[in-house]
Amino acid sequence: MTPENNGDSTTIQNNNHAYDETQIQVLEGLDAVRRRPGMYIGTTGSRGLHHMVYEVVDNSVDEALAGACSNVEVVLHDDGSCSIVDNGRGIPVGIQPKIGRPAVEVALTMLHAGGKFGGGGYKVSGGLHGVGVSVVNALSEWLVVWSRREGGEFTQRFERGKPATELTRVRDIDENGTTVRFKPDPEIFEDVNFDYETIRQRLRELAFLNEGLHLSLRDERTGQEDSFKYDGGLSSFVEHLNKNKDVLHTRPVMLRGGKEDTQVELALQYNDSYAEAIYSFANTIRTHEGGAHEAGFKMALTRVLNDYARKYGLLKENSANLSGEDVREGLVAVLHVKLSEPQFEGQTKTKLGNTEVAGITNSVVGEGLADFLEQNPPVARRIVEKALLASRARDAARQARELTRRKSALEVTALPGKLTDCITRDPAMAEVFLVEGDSAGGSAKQGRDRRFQAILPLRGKILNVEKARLDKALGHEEIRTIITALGTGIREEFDLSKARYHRTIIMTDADVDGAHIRTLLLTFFYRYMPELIAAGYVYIAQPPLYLVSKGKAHKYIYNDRDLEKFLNEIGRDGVALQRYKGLGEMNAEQLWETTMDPATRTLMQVTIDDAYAADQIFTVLMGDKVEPRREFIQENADKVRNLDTIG
Ligand code: 0RA
Repeated sequence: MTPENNGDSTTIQNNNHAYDETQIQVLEGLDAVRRRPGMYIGTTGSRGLHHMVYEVVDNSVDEALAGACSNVEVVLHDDGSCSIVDNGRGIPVGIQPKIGRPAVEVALTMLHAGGKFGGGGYKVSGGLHGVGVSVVNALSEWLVVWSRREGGEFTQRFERGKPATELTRVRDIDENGTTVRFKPDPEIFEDVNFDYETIRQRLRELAFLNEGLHLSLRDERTGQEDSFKYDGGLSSFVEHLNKNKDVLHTRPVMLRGGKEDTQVELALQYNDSYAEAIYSFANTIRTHEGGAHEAGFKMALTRVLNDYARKYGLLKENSANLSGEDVREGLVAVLHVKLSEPQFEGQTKTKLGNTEVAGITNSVVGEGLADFLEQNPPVARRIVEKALLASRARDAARQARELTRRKSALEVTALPGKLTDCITRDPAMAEVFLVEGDSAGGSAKQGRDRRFQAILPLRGKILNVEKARLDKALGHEEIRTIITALGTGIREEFDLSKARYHRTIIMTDADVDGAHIRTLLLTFFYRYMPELIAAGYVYIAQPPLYLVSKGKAHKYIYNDRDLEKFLNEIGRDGVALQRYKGLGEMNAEQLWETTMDPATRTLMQVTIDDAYAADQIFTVLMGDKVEPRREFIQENADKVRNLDTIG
């Protein structure tokens, strides 16, 4: 493959070189990235910022996929920069014949239309869908690359995408590899502060998806570090998700196969809960909206379990087939397909569109699963029996629902009594606060602007929902109240145009319980109204963490970093510090001023990735074993909080 630059192909601007008009064309390539960064990295908010890291990491993962790299290290530096170090082959340093410049310089200064130049093979990893490290370079205040190859280490520095030095050989070295260190440009990004937890989650996910690959993270700002390596790959992923659950079979079922350029990998394990958790990926990108691979998998699962149940007389001749939902109750599965030209579709571009993948996945899973069942009769029987139970429960529930549906058709669909609605009937203007606790609910009611702000207080009872299946949550009054208040309906019946508010704002305490409620609500939205999140209608309120007073002056502070900064600015003498643990500690006026007033508040918009992270935490949390769950909540309270910082 050759480098592509939307048709441009020429030498690169360099301080020591003549500047001709063809060079200007190339520069426009990266300038286009700086002019419209959103086109290349999605957003210039926190998400886009983190995508910069992932893009470089993906290049290292590509090296691992080529069998050339076993170790990737990410370091967050004190100066706001980030390094990614790998032991891959190193970026080629020879002169690129077409361009007449070192290949590494070309890689960093020319926009690539996907695909790795120089090397053969396709790029399968994900990130920015392969926009290339040149985009990271374009959006960095500075970037320094070190390539270790051919017995030497070569380095070059760039500023805002342009070479600031020539590529130079700095030392002899036997090992191969690449180091990229970059500082995101504050002229581009609204927020240039890397979030440890966000990066940690992605690296762990990549470690699960690339078995045996060692990925580590170190934060020089705090001393925190983590390291991940899973020799079990997807199987380890599933075991992690089932950590606190009682499983129907001790080892996950692992299936692999494929055809030509398409490789399918699946791990699955049933637990005794009622929830279904399928995590699908294409080229390491999470496919929230599913698509061809997921469809093929579900088809195969339903078919194979029905065939097995019929063959061994577990399903009587005259009874109906097990439904897809029946065979997925208690299922935890991770599905990963690798393919050469993934098509991402759907509202959030997270639905795999390649139709041929459905058939391939269907046959890989069909054959593998049928074999597994034949070879493990006791496990097969347990799985089928669980599905039979699910089927009977679903029949009973359907009958009950039909009864209530007939009943409720007669009633006027009344709004829940707990909802204190706003005056406006224009959904675009209206917002609703889901508020934890009655006392905070009271303050919120008093403090709100009744013209456009509605309040729905939620009771502590909602906390217990995670013990049951989320389905059962629908039988839960608190959850039904939310559904009625929002007006959209759920799942298949969801209708965005019926939304009564264009902003649904989760407002919870800054403690473990608050984090817990937030996780639950996000999981609920993720599973029952993902379109509401995709539409950008779900937000998290940001109440202050501290009130700092000095004499008569007061200031609200929203995070520990700002507290540190502010205390350093004003000095610590004569300063009184109040830490807010709950919303209830603020009176109506304070709550309005700090958290609800559109003129002064900060709202964090929830993305589908945030909700996915919450869903994962929730899934682990769902276990019946109380002690590990408690520990987990405590361990992860911070992490859930950190969801708030992802914009
Ligand atoms: C171009 C070609 C080859 C590797 C790379 C780029 C490469 C890029 C990055 C970015 C971070 N780490 C990286 N590692 C490698 C193939 C080299 C070959 O065929 O020897």
